[in-house]
Amino acid sequence: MPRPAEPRHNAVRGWDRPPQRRPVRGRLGGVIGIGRIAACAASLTRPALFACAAAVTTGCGRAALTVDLGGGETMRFSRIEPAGIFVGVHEVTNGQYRRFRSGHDSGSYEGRTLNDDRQPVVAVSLEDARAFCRWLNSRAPTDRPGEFRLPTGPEWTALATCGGARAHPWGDDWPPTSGNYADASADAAFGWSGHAIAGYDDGAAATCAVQRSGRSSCGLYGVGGNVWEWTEQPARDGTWRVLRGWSWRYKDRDHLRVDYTDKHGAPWGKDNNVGFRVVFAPARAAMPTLDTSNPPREGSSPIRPPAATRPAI
Ligand SMILES: [Ca+2]
Repeated sequence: MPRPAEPRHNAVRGWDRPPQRRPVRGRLGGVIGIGRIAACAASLTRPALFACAAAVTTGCGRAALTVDLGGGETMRFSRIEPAGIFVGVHEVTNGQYRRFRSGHDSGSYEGRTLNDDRQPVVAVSLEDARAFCRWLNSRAPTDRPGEFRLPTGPEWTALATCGGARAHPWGDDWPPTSGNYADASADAAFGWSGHAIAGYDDGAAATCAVQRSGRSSCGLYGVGGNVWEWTEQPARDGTWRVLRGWSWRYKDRDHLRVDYTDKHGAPWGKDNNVGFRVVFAPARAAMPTLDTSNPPREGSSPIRPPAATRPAI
């Protein structure tokens, strides 16, 4: 399927500059292509690489990583200084996820596909998201200065606010100025009887292509809306995790706040408005394994919006 070109204004400064040295090569044929960071990576130890990346960002523009998944699919990561890590510029797409699991199908909603290559992957559990990260790590150079994983709660907050004190990724104003939420187009398409942000129309009834999901001031797309994002922020019994970032089905102002942490998901839960974003960051302790002591009922999903905000579907 042809991939829509990203608008020129979406380009991150320094993004497309050719590497100054030959990129680090992995078993996937160039898993990690490091642009401006490569100039200092070869001669520095692991801890120093991150310090070097920060210096590059300050002096020469935003540092970036490009991960080549093969098959024409790449993932882009941008150094977000307030979070102190590299963050996936977009939520993981169906096309990217299918490089890992070729048969994945994100399905559809009321006749609208959720499964195009450039739409964010949905119907993936926490364990699925972690497995994708492990797959990335297994194919990256063994001497990489960190790991691919899901963000922690503080990391997600920092990447969403770009280090500021804003209430929402776009700022403090209401209604939103960007992002894919429950809007007029969704209300019209699905007959949600007013389940939409008043005065807001983002043009996407369901999920939209990640490059059209709203750009934050630090160059990340879809931080607000499109799909909820799995994090490693613990919830409930310690195995559940907090979902951040809201989705195309949400509209309430309080639920679209950066500090909203009341939506939780069980490790096995899947839903059509839950996906994930990957970060490249210093390694953390091994994540807990799936708790199978309380398995879900067949066909059920423990991930649900609060009753007050869930549209009549
Ligand atoms: Ca929308």
